[in-house]
Order: sequence, then structure tokens, then C-alpha cells
Amino acid sequence: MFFLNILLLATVPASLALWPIPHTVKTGQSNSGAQCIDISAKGDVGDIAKSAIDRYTALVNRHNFTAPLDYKKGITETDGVVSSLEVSVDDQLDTLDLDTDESYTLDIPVDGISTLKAKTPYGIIHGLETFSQLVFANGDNKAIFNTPVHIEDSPAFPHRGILLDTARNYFSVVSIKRVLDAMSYNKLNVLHWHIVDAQSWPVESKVYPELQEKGAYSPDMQYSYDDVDCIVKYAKERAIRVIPEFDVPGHTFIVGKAFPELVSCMNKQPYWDKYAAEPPSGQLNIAKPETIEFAEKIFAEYTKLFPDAVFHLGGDEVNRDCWNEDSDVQQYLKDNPDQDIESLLVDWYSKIHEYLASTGKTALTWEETLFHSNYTPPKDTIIQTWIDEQSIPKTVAKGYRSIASPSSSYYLDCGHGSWLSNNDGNSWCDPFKTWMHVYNFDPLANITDASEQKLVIGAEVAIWAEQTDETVIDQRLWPRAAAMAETAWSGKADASGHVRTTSEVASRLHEQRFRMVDRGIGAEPMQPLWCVRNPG
Ligand code: CP6
Repeated sequence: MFFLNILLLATVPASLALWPIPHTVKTGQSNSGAQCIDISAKGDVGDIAKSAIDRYTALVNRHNFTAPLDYKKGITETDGVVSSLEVSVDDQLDTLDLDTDESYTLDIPVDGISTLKAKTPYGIIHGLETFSQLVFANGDNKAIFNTPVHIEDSPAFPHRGILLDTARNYFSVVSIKRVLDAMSYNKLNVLHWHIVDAQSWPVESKVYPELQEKGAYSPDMQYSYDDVDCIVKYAKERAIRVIPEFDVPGHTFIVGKAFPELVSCMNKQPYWDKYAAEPPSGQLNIAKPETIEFAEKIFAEYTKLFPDAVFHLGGDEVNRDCWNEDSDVQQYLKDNPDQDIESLLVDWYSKIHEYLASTGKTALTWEETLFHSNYTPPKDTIIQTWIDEQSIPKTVAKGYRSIASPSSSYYLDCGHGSWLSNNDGNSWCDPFKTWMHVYNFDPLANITDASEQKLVIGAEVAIWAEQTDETVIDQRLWPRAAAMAETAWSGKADASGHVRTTSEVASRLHEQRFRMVDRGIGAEPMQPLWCVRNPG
């Protein structure tokens, strides 16, 4: 065998450029090199871990890859050879849900065999990602610095997601896979697929084929059952759950294209703004039992297509005027004087939540269902907050699990001004959410009680797609979604309780951005290249 001894790099990084930063990292003073890094399974690790091993073997053995410039400059001696990584798993069961153990332990000696151990295949995936971030390349020569390395890692929050809206603008399957790739590089584990909305219904329905026939932007802009299966499988292989959202009763104008009798106020265009947050207005008519039947059939169909245990029901931005001015609703209320809009809405929510429970799924809804209606959701409902940062402490104080998506910090869709405004366009989206602003948000802010803190199960950034499509998705998401990813995986503070600051993490995120670009993600630059050579 032929080993290189004199190749690697002069400038040893002061800190390892891992993103998100692991829970515990212990390092030594040596450098270890290799020309070929073999990753192999010890015993049967299952198909999910095996496919990850193949992926990361290819990734770390490429001829050359981008590393921050300083690491590539000098070449020096190595103290040992890291030629193989041995992967083992306690339980190869591949269930992926909120309770999945994602922890791993990684050991890289100065010389000899490295080991990666995890309880589940998903811990292996995260550990392989960390391992890949430790490998630097200069041509065919690879190096790991600061050996021996010992890492113990597990996430702060079990739900770490990105909301992708494929209704306002279409995203090809290829571009969604690219989002999933980049998510896995940042240990994000939930794709919240806001798949339909008022403007389009891109997903195939076998129960109501009219929905996609009349609702997709074009025959090319659709997701077939096979496309969905492919995305769900691709996600799972990267430790990512896919939670679909079928938003009811609001945001449903497009349903009216196929079934006009089910939808209120859809004929108000162009005077939509009294009836909806954005055009076109239209909501399922909650006075008609047929809309319950419609929602139940949709849930029956898509709870089968999407395997995840959690299903998002929407429930956001419901507009009372839409029903107040609907003649069917008015007639119903005349005939039933003991009812009003609020009681109709409570009954409607009760029925659809009851139905969803009967499918065995856990409901996820926007915070309006809890705070802006008289309905009391079942206690196992997960509430996604977005309107106000205080909604998170308010939700957990009521005993519900909460996912933090404050629009003031985590809504990333707007790269520029409004698409609605008729003035200078500066109202809707401003201010632009910088990566630092994203990083500084703390999902646990203003929650002191430990049991309430535990109810915050995670965080999601959102790409609403009014002004985003696949041509700009990479830049919209990265590196800003990576900033949230570290908050959600590593927590705000390090082991000693020190809350990390943006200036402390900037250069590490900068390197993560290089890494993403190297792997084919069009992440935006954060600063001039000059800063890499002149840190601080
Ligand atoms: N679409 C849906 C949206 C938004 C929501 N729901 C939204 C609201 C305000 C802002 C951005 C997006 N476009 N269905 C709210 C959950 Cl600032």
C-alpha cells in the first residue's frame, strides 16, 4: 500500500468548521491523511444507512473539492492515516418520526480505523454528514485536522424544518430534491410541503381528478403519485420527513375551479381584499355538509399517499366576511337561528379533526385554529405559530406542542418588495431577514418552565413562493435556513451555557456556504472572499 506522508496543509484551523456545531467536540493536535477513505458497514445496517454510506463515500473521495482558501494553501506532513470509517447501528429499524433517535458518536484516531455509531440509521446519516465536513481535499489527497477527534451529538429539537409552497409558483421535482440535499447538509429533518393553495393545485388526485386538471398551472407543472413517492423516498434516505399541508377551509379558491358550489366568495375578484389576505379569495363553505365530505375525502386520499404520522390541516387566515356575504351561508343561518359563523366554524373544525384522528394521524395546524376561533383542538394537536413571537409561549402555556415559525424572523420568501402594492412596493416584505436576524431568534424566548420548553418541538423557516420559484430557491434559502438549522440542532447556547453570537459563528457559516456551493447548491455569498484571508 502506498501512503502519503508529506502532503497536507499548513494552516490548521483554530476551530473545526462544522455546521451545525455538534453538542460535544474533543480534538487533538495531529493531522491525519488519506488518498482513499473507505466507509463500510459493520454488520447489517439496513438499506437507509447503506445508501447514505454510498453517498458519502462518493462525496469525500472526489478528486478535489472546495475548502476555504487558507486550508488549501500549504502542504505539510501528516501524523497518521485515516483510511476507513466503520459504521454500526444499534437498531436498523427505519421508522422516521418525532421520536426518532438522531444521535451519533464519531471517533477519528490519529492513525487507524475511525468509527461512527448510532442508535438508528438516521443518526448514521447525521454522523456521516459531520464526518464529511471534517474531510478536506487537495487534489486526491484528503486530510482530517486536529485528530484524534471525538464527537458526541444529538439535536436540541426533534422538528427542524423548511416550509416550501409549491402552489404560488411551481418547483420541479429536481429542484425539490436539491432542497432536500441541502437540508441534509444542515441536519434539517422536515420538509413541510405546502403543496396546494388558492392559486394552484399541482398534485394528482385520483379521487377528484378535476382538481389537478383545472387547478395545475399546466400539464407540466404537476406532481404525480410517482413524483410524490420519489420525493418522500429521497427525503427519507436523507433523514427528512415530508409533512404535507392541505390547507382548509381558507386558501381554497382553486377548489372552486373544479367545484364552484363548494366555495364561498370566489367571485369577488378583483375586489378580493375584503375577503382574503391575498388574491384570489375563496373559502370552503362551512355551512354545507358537502365541504366536510370533500375535506374528508381529500384527507383519506392524501393521508395514504404521504406516510408521515403528522398531517397539516392549514386553518390559517380564515376571513369571516367571505362567509358573512355568502347567500347560502346567510340562508343557512336564517334557517338555523341558534347558529352563527363562529359556531359553524367550531363544528366544522370538530368534524375534520375527528376525521383526521380516525385515520391515525396527528394534526398540525396554524395558530389561528387555537387562538382565532372558539374551537378547542385535541390536546395532541401540534400548533404552528407565525403571527407573533409571543404565540409560542402562549401555545405551550395552554399545554399544546408548538413549532416556531415567526414571520418576523423565519419568513424568507421576500428577496425584494411587494407583488401586491401599487406604491413603491416596500411594505409587504420589509425588512429583509438577514442570516444574523434568523440566527438570533430563540424559539424558547420567554418560556421559563422546563415542561413548557419541552413542548416547543422545533422550528421551521418558510419559503412562501409568491416571489420565489426554482430559479432563486437556493439563494432565498441558503445560507439563511442554515442559520435556523444550527439554532434548532445545536440550541442557542454551548455546553457551558454561553449563547453563541453571530460574530462568533460567521466564519463557520461562511465555510458551510462554501461547502454547499461545492456540492451544487447556489447559496448566496455572505461577505467578500477577502474576509476568509483576513478573519476577525
Ligand atoms: N399563504 C398561506 C401565505 C401566508 C400564510 N398562509 C403568509 C402570510 C403572511 C406573510 C407571508 C405568508 N402566503 N397559506 C400564513 C400562514 Cl408575511
